[in-house]
Amino acid sequence: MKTKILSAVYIGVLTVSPMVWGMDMGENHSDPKSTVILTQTIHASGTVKSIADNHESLRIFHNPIPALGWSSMNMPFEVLDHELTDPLNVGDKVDFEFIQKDGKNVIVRMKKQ
Ligand SMILES: [Cu+2]
Repeated sequence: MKTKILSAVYIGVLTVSPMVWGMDMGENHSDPKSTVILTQTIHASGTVKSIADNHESLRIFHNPIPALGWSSMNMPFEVLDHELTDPLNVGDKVDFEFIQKDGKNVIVRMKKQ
């Protein structure tokens, strides 16, 4: 089992790919309280539903995330580094941590369960 840990410094230089799946706004959680959390990572788990061809985003059916008041749902996430998604296949159960940045949910750590 390989756990990928990337430094907080790297997060600071994150640039958002124009090919994001998060463009379909109807699937985002719209609770304004969720924007409060900016620097802290949020823990979650779920099942991989699809992975973008460029491996820079994926869709996960995540379990409830009490920290944000989110119920379970299928939604898009971006990843900080495509190496996070390289070892994954559709159907894998994963634990992950993400940050909320510029309205996007960006996974910074992820591993198979
Ligand atoms: Cu969700």
